[in-house]
Amino acid sequence: PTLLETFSSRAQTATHPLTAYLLRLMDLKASNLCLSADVSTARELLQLADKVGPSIVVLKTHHDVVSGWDFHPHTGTGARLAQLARKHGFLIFEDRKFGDIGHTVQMQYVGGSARIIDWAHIVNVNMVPGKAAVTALAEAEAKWRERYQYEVKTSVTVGTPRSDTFDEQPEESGWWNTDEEGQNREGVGRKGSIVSVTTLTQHYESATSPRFPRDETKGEDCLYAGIDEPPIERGLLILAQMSSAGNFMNREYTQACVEAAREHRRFVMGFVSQESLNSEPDDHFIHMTPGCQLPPEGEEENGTVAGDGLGQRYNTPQKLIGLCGTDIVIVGRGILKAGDPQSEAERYRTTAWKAYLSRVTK
Ligand code: BMP
Repeated sequence: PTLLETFSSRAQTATHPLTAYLLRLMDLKASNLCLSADVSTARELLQLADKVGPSIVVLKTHHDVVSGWDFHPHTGTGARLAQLARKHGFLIFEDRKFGDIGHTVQMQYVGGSARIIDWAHIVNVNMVPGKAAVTALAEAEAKWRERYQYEVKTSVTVGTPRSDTFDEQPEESGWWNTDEEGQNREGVGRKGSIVSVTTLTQHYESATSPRFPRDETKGEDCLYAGIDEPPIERGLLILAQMSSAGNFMNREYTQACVEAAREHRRFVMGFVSQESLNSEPDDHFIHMTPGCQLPPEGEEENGTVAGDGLGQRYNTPQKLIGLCGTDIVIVGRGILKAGDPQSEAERYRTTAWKAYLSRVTK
């Protein structure tokens, strides 16, 4: 698309279903703001997401900087964030910057304590190890989705469930394989018990797992009833350019990122970059841009704001959205350090949205 095309029109042509969803959401909420929720405790993170949720379309996390992160797959921090995402209408982007060989990044994406794929709609990759990391993540996502669909659809009954709510699950409960006619299935229940897949699905639903979302978007506590649940497809952003001074991502590297994205259009939503990288007619990528701040209220804007003394460089939403043609600004400390983060987020939302409007009506 050209820089003049509106988000709602791009939603019609986007290749990735999650990108199409996000563009519709942006149009609906009049927001192209992503909050980089870099706070140090899980409590702060959840409070912040609930407060700022109405102003944003994406919430970016670094789950590994958060202390007290609860890893429970259904009631933990990821699941609760996913619940807030449905309530306010935003997507969760775990800024994990996967950067290893294919096999390792697959394990990091779907496994471990964090099980990032279960709660993060979007993740990103640092493509330094090569394009295989992208292929590997795409493969892991496809497998995960297949299993998700299988778990939702299958209904076989073997044995009885132990408990109706996850909160009542005893210490020893967790994830293990249930065995029905020799088949291995992931299950939840008392160790050694056999639980039906149907029952599991009901369990998940009652526990508002991000993998089996309850249809809360249609509930009364949802502010954005005009939009349905996001599609189950997960999305990847390729880190193609960085905001930091002296980074090693040169033109050639950025171009290799664009090529990798084109090879995986059904999985790669777009880029974390400092400018628009769409150049061919088939490029329908979305661009999210960190290194964004506004000058203090009342001060004149000239496109840049002083850095943080640790290599970070800042440009204004007007410059990034209006001139460089990116779509979503990612703002952390600009909002977090304000006396009132909620109203500061609104200031960023309106400024970034104005920059978008003036771009498309030029
Ligand atoms: P802040 O707005 O407070 O400078 O935060 C920027 C956020 O974006 C951080 O979470 C950082 O990890 C991330 N980021 C960045 O600053 N530059 C990049 O090029 C890529 C990033 O992910």
